[in-house]
Amino acid sequence: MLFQEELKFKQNLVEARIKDLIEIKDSPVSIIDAMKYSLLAGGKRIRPILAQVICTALGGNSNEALNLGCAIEMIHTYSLIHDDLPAMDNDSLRRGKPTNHIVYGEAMAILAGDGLLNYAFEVVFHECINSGFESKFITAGEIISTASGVTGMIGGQVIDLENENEIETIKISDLYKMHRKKTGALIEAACLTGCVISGNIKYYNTVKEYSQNLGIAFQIIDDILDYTGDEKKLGKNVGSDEANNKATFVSILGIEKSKKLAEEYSFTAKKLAEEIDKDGFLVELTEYLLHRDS
Ligand code: GRG
Repeated sequence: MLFQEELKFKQNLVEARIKDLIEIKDSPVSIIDAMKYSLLAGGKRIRPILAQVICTALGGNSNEALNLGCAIEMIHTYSLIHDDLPAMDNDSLRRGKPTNHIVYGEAMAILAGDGLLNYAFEVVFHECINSGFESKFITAGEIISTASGVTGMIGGQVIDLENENEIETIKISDLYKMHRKKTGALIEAACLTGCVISGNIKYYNTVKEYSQNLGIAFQIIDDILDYTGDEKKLGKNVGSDEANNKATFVSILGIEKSKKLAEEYSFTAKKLAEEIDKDGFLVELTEYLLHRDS
């Protein structure tokens, strides 16, 4: 199968499972509608795909990583809903649609984000229980919760907030720290989930290093697309970083240096991907994420 076909196949698989999981009963219809609105609006689904691909590549059963990957996608979607709020980036377009708070109002958007975050951990706990409390599922749960919290994604968002209007003074080391946490932590959690669920933990450090290089390359491209991307293809507002006076790789290093840096991190990630996945899909995925336009 060609890479693009295989990617679409994997995206469809995730899409179908997310649709099944989000059929929640015994809850007000309004909150489920708001959660579904953002969760089912598309997106590349790279986090669950990374979890599954790495699990298979290391000899595991990718089905066992699917629900956990979908839980990570729910956490990712909650972060996007909250990131778009007026109190944060105040954006009006996401995944090609008006942002959650534009459609449902701020209060419901906050609750929809909270709902997705909590539901993600219901899914994680169900996986632990359904496996008979197999330790690898509990380990994955710990990885996912730590990555989402104050030492991970939320911590990164706080560093981001505290460095608004600090473009002139922020240290490049702080920029890396912010992105390792804000964007990198969930990508790392997805990759490590795949590794842990495969049971092949001798690759743990290789997968960690891969995901950290991928996470930085991914964020640099995200920063570049915010300056040069096409709003229609991206499905989100461009120029948001500049409007919010954000410290980004582009605002500090400029476009050309940022592109070169992304290539360097992606190159390192690809070398590590070759060790993890002999079939080559992970290498192609890493390359695709470097050249993406959405
Ligand atoms: C708790 C109030 C409150 C806010 C938290 C956690 C948080 C807000 C924000 C997280 C930071 C964040 C949104 C980082 C952006 C990471 C990023 C590069 C997102 C884009 O990811 P893609 O390209 O998007 O995978 P798709 O739409 O394809 O899934």
